[in-house]
Amino acid sequence: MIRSPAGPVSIGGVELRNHLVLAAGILGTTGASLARILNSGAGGVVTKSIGPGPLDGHPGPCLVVLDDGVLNAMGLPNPSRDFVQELAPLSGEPVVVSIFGGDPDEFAEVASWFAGSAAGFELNLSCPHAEGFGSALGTDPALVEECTRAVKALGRPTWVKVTPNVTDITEIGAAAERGGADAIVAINTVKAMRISVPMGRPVLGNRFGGLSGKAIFPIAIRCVYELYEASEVPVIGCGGISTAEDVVEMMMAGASAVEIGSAVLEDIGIFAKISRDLYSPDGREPDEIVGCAHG
Ligand code: RRO
Repeated sequence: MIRSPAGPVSIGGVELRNHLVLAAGILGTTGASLARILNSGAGGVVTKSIGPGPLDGHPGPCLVVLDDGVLNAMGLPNPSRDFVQELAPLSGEPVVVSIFGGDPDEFAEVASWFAGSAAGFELNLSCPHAEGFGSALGTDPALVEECTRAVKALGRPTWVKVTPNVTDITEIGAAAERGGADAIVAINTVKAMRISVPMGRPVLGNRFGGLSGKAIFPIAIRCVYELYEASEVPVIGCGGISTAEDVVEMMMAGASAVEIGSAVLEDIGIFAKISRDLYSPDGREPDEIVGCAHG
């Protein structure tokens, strides 16, 4: 097993305690749960996506655990601006605020609420099942560029989380880069659905949802690999990571850091566990590992 020295890293303008970051959407709606994950060994955390107005989310069922993954259609539930108070105790910590909006102005407005407290922003241009939000914008390179530029104008580190549900993910990455992105996060969930055979109906209340977890790891690896070849900015790998070896594979594909989401549902101690397996003072420098799978 390849190991690497631990230690703080600066990725896309955000000072992280290590390379392992909590992905958006998991335990990210309260300051207490974010603090718990930081205290458990994460190098940084990304909040649940926050939007221009409070949302209750899609009708249930909203989440179903499958053999090799998780299918969700939460529907962007969030408290909107009230979340500012929730984050106040975490000021100065590596907390990246995930934001969404229906146009560049809404992205900029939501980001402005957190400009004084967030270590950076992650633009959700990739939720696969939200009408008017997420991938509805994130599959259009011109909108990706404009939304990124609007948030980047606040002068804070700006990551852009991209959708795999496109023909050419490098076009979307290039658009984010033109807009000033400091890092590209790949990937959000893969659009998917299941049908309940006894009921003869879609399992999710929203019918369609996003697949995460182990099942999408090979897709995430492919996307990171393609983006690494096409991008100047760091790529942050996300999608199905649950072991230290997965982290190394993601780094070899080109990821400078990784985000972990679904695996936290199974093991709240996942960050400590992966850190124990991955980090060693006499390991290989991350620079030697990142992108080494490219010819
Ligand atoms: O809330 C959700 O349903 C959701 C979001 Br915001 C997202 O970005 N990705 C996803 O799979 N679900």
